[in-house]
Amino acid sequence: MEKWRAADRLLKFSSRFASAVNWNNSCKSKQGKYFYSVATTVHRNPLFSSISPDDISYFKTILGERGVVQDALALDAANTDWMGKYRGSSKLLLQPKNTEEVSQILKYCNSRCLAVVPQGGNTGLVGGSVPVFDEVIINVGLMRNILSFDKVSGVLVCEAGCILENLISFLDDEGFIMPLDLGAKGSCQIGGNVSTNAGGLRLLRYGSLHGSVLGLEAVLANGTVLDMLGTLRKDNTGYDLKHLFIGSEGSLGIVTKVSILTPPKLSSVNIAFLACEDYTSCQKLLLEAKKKLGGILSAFEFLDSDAMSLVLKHLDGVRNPLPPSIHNFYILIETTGSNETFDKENLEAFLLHSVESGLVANGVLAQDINQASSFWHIREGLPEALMKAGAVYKYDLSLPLEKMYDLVEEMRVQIGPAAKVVAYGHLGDGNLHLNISAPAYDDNILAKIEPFVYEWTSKNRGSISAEHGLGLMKAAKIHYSKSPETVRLMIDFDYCVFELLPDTSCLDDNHSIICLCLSA
Ligand code: 2HG
Ligand code: ZN
Repeated sequence: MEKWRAADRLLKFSSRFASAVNWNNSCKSKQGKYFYSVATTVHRNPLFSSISPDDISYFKTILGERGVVQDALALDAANTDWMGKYRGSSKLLLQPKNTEEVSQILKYCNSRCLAVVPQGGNTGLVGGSVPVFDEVIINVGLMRNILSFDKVSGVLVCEAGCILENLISFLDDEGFIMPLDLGAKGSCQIGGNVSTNAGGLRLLRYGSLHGSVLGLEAVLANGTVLDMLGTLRKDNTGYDLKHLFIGSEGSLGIVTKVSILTPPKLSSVNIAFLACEDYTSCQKLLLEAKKKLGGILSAFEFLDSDAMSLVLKHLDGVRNPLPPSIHNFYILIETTGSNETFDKENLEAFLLHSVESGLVANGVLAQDINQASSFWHIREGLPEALMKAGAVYKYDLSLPLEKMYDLVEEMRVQIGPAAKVVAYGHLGDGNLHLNISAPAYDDNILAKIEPFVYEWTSKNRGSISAEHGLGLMKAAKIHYSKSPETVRLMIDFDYCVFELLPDTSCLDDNHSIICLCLSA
């Protein structure tokens, strides 16, 4: 079974399950922490080679001394994920400066059976951006050029390593915005965003990256460069293969360039911070907001009382926007439009009506940019507050709206006083971020969470990954959200890609990540 994980499949997922160690135990002993999902056993495939001095010399001929990093501190950072939960033991970090270099690296690794893991800003939350064992890390952070921007069409073409926030500021100067915004914008890179199909705070208004990404360039594991970097809105010539790379988490290739459709910046942005006393009111408020605010509604985020208490306790300088007490639920509404007077009046009328009808218990409209950012800070600062609070188990779920908070309540009963269940997320997209915060990682807590959370989600026809991806955490759990037939088709597709690759010498019949998911 383990042989499938072979050389032509050297991208991150392939190397993720390669040799014979019990993941929980090995990581516990190495790091003194408990984490991940229960019973995930990972193996380092013995078919993978280990780095030799000749490999290092070869990489230096391609990348120069500076692109080949072996420094212990830099490697430690690149081996460890943002949460400090997932840690690999790679001895080599490569930093290509262009697509050709990525292609040469992959071609060489393929020929040498060296496992690799692509890395962007390393802000992922599911253990997808760091090595599991000793994979070569390929970080595309030096590929950060903006290649073109067309002001008429709004199409931006850039390299994969561009930091999201830099793209946001570039576009701001041009009078446009990115259709994607998320809390990790200061570090995450557009290539990683696309590879994980990141959702974020504006999806409600601008849709997913499957809609905004018009084209991309990717390098396959054998070094083949796939030029799919179109900038057209419409192109019906055969299969639209770029979509397979959006959200494939590096399992099919490394995204090196992206072309993305950006909307013009609108002048009037308004933000309201509201309190609701029950979850039913939150749902009704969403429906009302869609009806009354229609086209100008650009975000509808929620957090519960435990989330608010956590932010107030752990984030410096945050004040309760609706004092004196803590309410059961909070909703952040953002509108973006082009008519300042009309938009503001529209939102005010909506808020008044919501208070009068009893949906909203209290609320405040941001009076200036500082107040607006302080409201956003409460919502965007939640992952950081959780990190400061101690150990955290994260679940990123899509659920039918009416059922979403039932899970949170059931989870509280399931876990008891051992940990805090904290809920927030993109209510407008049906995306719950269920976080379980405990003083320390503990197998007993984990056993109460899983498989309960996955079974519950599956039973209610939700998705176990709304926007964070599968990563190491959930690769083996795909069957909770995808039917056997769907997974089978993924396997067949994967097989086709490998049939097309010229060098399949290291492959056997079971070469897919999906095979592993099914059999794990
Ligand atoms: C967010 O929406 C991110 O803030 C992180 O997706 C979610 O911390 C989380 O669970
Ligand atoms: Zn999110």
